[in-house]
Parts: sequence; C-alpha cells; structure tokens
Amino acid sequence: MDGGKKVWVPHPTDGFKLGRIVDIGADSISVEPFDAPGTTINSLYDRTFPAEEYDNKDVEDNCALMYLNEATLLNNIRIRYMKNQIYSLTANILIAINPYFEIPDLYTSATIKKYRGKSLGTLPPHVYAIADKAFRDMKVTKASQSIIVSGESGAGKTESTKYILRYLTENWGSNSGPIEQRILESNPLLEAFGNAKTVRNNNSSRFGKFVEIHFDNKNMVCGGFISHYLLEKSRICTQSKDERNYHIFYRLCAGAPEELRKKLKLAPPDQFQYLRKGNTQFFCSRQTEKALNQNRKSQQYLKLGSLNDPVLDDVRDFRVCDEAMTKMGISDADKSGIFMLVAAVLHLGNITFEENTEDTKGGCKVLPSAEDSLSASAGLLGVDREELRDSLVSRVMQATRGGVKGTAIKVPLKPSEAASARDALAKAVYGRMFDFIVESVNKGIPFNASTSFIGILDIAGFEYFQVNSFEQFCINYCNEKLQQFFNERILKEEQALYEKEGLNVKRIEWVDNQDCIELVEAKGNGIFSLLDEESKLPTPKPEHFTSEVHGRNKNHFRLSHPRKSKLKTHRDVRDDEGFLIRHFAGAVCYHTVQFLEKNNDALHASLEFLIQDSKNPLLQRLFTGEKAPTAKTAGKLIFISVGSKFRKQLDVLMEKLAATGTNFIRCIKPNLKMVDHLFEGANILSQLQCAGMVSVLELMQQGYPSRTQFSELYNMYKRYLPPELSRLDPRLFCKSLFKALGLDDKDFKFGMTKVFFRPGKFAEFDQILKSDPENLAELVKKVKKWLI
Ligand code: AD9
Ligand code: MG
Repeated sequence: MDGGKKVWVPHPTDGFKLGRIVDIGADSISVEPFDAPGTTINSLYDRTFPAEEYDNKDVEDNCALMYLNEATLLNNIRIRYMKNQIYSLTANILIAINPYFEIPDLYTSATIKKYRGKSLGTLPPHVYAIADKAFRDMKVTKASQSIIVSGESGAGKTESTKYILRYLTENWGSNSGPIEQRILESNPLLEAFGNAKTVRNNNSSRFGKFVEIHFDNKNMVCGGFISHYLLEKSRICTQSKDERNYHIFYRLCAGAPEELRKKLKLAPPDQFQYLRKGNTQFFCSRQTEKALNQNRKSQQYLKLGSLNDPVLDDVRDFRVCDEAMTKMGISDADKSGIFMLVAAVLHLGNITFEENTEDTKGGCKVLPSAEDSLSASAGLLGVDREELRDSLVSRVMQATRGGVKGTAIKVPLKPSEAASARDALAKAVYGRMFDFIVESVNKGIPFNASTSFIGILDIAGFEYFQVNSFEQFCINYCNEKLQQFFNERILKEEQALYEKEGLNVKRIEWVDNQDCIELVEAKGNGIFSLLDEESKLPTPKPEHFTSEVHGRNKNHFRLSHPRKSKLKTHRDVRDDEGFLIRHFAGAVCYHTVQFLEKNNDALHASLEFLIQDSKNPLLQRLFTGEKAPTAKTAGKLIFISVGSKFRKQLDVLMEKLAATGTNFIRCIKPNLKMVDHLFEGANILSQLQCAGMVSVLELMQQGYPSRTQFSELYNMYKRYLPPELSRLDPRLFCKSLFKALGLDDKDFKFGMTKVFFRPGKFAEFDQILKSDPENLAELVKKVKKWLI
C-alpha cells in the first residue's frame, strides 16, 4: 500500500469508494475519494483493497481480475450490470444480478442453440452455460447433477430456474411433447397456489422446491419430479402490511366464470377476512377492476374502487392457471374440487365468534352475521353445518377424575380459541391441497425410463427481518446446511484438489458452521428437539421452551439472549421471549412466541373427526392415510412436528445433493426498489458475503483459480500435430507449449492431471490461444522446436 496508490475503501451506501492513498497511519489509511476531492476517508488496513489498473474494464470471470478482493468483485459486477451484462463467473459459480427488465435476445431460442455443447467460459457467462455444463457432466460422468440456485427474496431464483428448465427441455426434449409441456406448465400452476405478492417480490415463492429433470439412456428428457418444502401457511390466514395472500384466491374471485362464481358463492376479495389483512390497495389488480367493472351482471364487483395493483392481472392469470391445470392432466372433477376448497378456505375465514353469554360454561357462538359463511364453508367442505359449528366452538377432551382417565367430554372454547381452531382447519385444508397439486404434477411427468437427473434447487436464501419467527428459523437452518455443503464442495474440494495434484499450496482456513447446525438439530439439547419436547408437555409454554433453549445450551458460542435494541418491535423482547443465533451470514434474533403453534401441524381431534367424515371426495382423499382419532387420542391434542418433517426432508435433499455433481448460481437483488439500472452497492456486497462469495475469493486469491486438463489442451492441438508430436504424453506436450509461449513460471503450476493458473493469468493464456486460430500451426512448430 504505497502513497498515491489507487484503492477501494468501504462506503456505507456504495459498498466501496475509489480513491487515492494520501496518508498511511499506524492503524489506518487516509484516502481521498475521486468523487470528492479535498476530503478524506480513513479506512482500516484490512478493509482497504487495491484497485484494478483500469476501473472501467470488466472481465467475465471474476477470477481473471488482477486483484481478487470483495471490492474488485463488486466493481466488476457493477460495470457489467450497467452494460446489461448481468452474469459473471467466479470459477464455476455463476453470479446473476436481477436486471428487473427484459434484456433483448438474452433468452431466445437462438441463444439456447448458441450455448448448446459449449464449455463454460467459451461464451459469455449465462444460466444456459451452467445448464449446459450440468448436462455435459451428466452425459460424460453418467452421474446426476444438481444446480443450487440461491439468493434473497426477489433476487431472481425462480426466473433462473425457469430458464434452466426451458434450456434443458428445448435442447433435449421434443418441444411439443406432453412431458416437456407439463414440466414447463408446472411453474404457473405451482406459482398460482404457492406464490404471493410481498413487499420484496410481486411474485414471491412462499415454498422451496427441488425440480428434477430426468433423462433416459439416450440423454433425452423423459420425465420429472418436484419436491416441495415449507409452504408458508401463516399467509393463508393473515398477511403483513402491503402483502397479499396466495395469488389463486384473488384470481378465483376475479377470473372465475359467472357460473362457478355462483357455485362457490364468491364475492369481491375485500369481502373476505383472509384477504384483507394486508393493505386494501393490494386486493386485486387494475385489470381485474376493469374487467369487473365491465361485467354488468356482477354489480357487486364495482365496489372494488381503489383496490388495484398495477402489476398483477388476476383475470388473465386465472385463465393461465386454469389452462395449466388442464395441460397437467388434472381432471375436471379434481379441478372443480380444488376450486371448491380454495373457496371453502375463504368462507371459513369469515366465520367469526362471540362470547356466548347464555352459556354458563363460558363458551362462544358463531356470530349471526357469519351464519351464511358457516353454511357456505360446510357445503363446500362436504360436512354437516351443525357438526362444523360444533367442532369449531368446542373441543373433545378426556376427563380425569382422581388421577384416572375417564370418558371424553366436550369443552366449550373461548372466541379466540375457536378462531385459532378455524385458522388451523383452513391451513390444514390449503396445505393438503397444495401437497395434492404437487402430487398431481408429479403424476403428470412420470420418469420410468430415467437413468439420471439434473435437479434444480430453488429455495429462499438467508432471511433477516425485523421480527423473525419459526419460518425464518427453518429457512436459516436450511441455509446453514447449504452453506456447509457449499463450503465443502467449493473450498474443501479446492484444497483437496491442490493436495491431490501435489501443488503444495498453503492450507486456507474458513469458519466451519457445524456448531451452528448442531445447536439447531442435535438430539436432546438442539432447538428442534427442545421444541418438540415442549409440545409434548401437558401445558406447553413459549417462555418455558425459550428458557430451556438458553438453559441447556449455556455458553454456546452461537447462542445469546436477545439484544434489546435489535429486536424492538412493539416493545423490548425479554430473555424468555427469544434467542439470538450467530449464523454464518450474521446474527438473527428469533421471537419464539409462535414457535410452538407453528411447529404443530395437527388439528384438534373434533376437527380431525369432522374432516374424515367429509362427503367432498377430494377432501376425503387429502385426509386419508391420516391416523383416525381413537378413544385414546380423542382427548389429547395430537402433535405433528413441522420441524421434524422438514429436517427429514432436508436430510433426503442433502443426501441427494451429496450424490450429484454440483453447480451453484448465486442470484443478487440489485436494489430494494425493484427497478432496473439501479446498483445499490452496500446491499449487493452484503448479499455477496451472505452467499459465501467473499470466502471463495479469499481462497482463490491465495490459490490457482483457473485450471485446464492437460488432455483438454492437448486435444485442442492434436490434429495440427505432426505424428512424432501427437504420440507425446499430454503433460509433456503442455509443458512444451508453455515454454513455447514464453509464460512465466510463477503464473502457473503443473499438477498431476491439470495445469493451474494464478488469478488473472488464465485470461492472458486464453487470449493468446484465442487470438488467431491460424497461428496454431505456427505455435506447434515452436513447440516442436522447443522439444528438439
Ligand atoms: V423469492 O425468494 O421466491 O421471493 P426469487 O424467486 O429469487 O424471489 P424471482 O425469480 O421471482 O425472485 O424474480 C423476481 C422478479 O424479478 C421477477 O418476477 C421478474 O420480474 C424479475 N426478474 C428476475 N430475473 C429476471 C431476469 N433474468 N430478467 C428479467 C427478471 N427480469
Ligand atoms: Mg421465487
């Protein structure tokens, strides 16, 4: 770090600022930023990074930068983004920035053709290049492959996943084939039921998925399989400010034909409690309003007034979703069953309760104004209206007299308890229906002839909100596991490769997060175990659960009491109301008040009885296989652990990933406004850090990030070689080639099977090779001369 040298220094909004060193102190460096002459910024040594010679020149592979650090990485991504080049590579990891507008020709069929069969790095970085690499690796190694797409909400994971699916089906499937069609159609269908408008993304996936595209022994698409994770059920009953419920609810209200609307007793969205928890502004789209206003028959829809959302078109989207169901092979009867259940959930939400003053036992009753909703939901659910009423306002419990368990008795519920039972029923119905839809999709794309697959994981990245509950806890745990996998694959394998190739590169340390994973998943004292243990107690209490978490994990480096100032929502969170976990991507404070209820998927016994007796054929199917409540269980609150189910699913997923060749796509959200051409540097930098990209850079900077097989280089030249050279051992040939090119010994290392380059050096070598193919013969002559 010399005086006058060009460097990057940290900046609160831009991430880094470029300037020139003006003074070098004992602990810090003074830098004069180029855009504010006469001012200085003091920066710590380890946060000051050397800048590239040309700060407006970008490279496709970040490893080709002269200086490999977080500032040059951020700058490279910025320059490219501003030129609408949203992709770049760091070794084999693709970084993709959401452009928030359609870049012309980026995803056309012509582009798809162009990328087919091309090695990574031959054409500009692209999701297609990763998809093609996965395909070629699958073909050559005969092993299944996976592509892990990660990033925060709105970063572009789902869009990237869709491009990959299209690439694979268009190249190695028949375009008009029903299987390929169905694979592609599964997206709008699942999105209708599992996506919602949030403040972070107008089409936010509220579930995770792993989509496998299966290939037969001729490497042609032969089917698929979708696994889904953690549908956000709380959204069905309540939404945060400015957010919506799942798209399907609004689409059905807005787009269902008149006859269906009547049958389902639908009303405008603002008439349903479950749809009005967000903000009235977001009830339905402008197009919806227009369409409804045009529909003279349904005068009631005129009331929509200002309830519009310029971004979404619920009327058109209902048609899209309806067609997708048909194309997926979902029968008309099932389709109608699905719509009935969606409507039933809406009507359920309108059943409200009040205290029953006539009842001496202090129970509650359905409000007279909600009687129509009770009838409508009972009708759609295929259950008896009075039985539904009864199951909502009371619960069967087992009486205990003198320590001896007696007969089951009916206990009246308070209005708030009845409302919870109603919400639990709505969530159970919707959740099962979503499982059924995914199952139907899977039936439509069977993969009997499969020999291997390419799996694409589209799951939410690390989350940190003002209030973090069970959903964030699960997703961040999942991200800890994926981060460990990423570390293992990228960092460990990189070092292992250096060792295997005998490169003699010093070991690189990174913070292992196994201790954090154990804090969450360990048997006994792990947080999931403690949560399940608490749920099985006669009277589970969030405060007791929280104190158990702290008490049983004393002095755990990853765990702390909540920091008062950080978790200020309505009031400070007490120590028994939450805990803080130091995740790999930062500390998150979890609010535990709803952990117990969110971790339980069971309905109370009376509701379970009721549903099992339903005359609605679809509902019957959804709840079969369920253990019917028995006299023994009738009194107890049955407990089905959401956390355990997720952990099991995640174990299966991790096993699958471990058995595949892996590719990573790190999606980045450029700004919070969701607009094009706005690069919020500091935000992007923190996403790169959360994605583990900075640790990758550290590793690469110390090592040899670019490498090529001897045989690959050799094959490139073989056909130009005279017979005496073409019999050469590829390694010897490569050594001769490097001598002939006059490369500096410090810039590369010869391993056992590959040649490795220092950062930036492969680019130079590649340039020489690519510069003029006609020079090849000339080069070969030189090689020959050198050998002789
Ligand atoms: V969430 O975790 O499901 O909330 P994702 O899936 O990461 O999130 P998504 O793919 O839905 O984000 O992208 C958000 C929006 O960005 C899309 O609806 C598009 O409008 C926009 N987007 C994303 N990728 C691209 C792209 N490659 N080109 C143009 C894009 N627009
Ligand atoms: Mg998504």
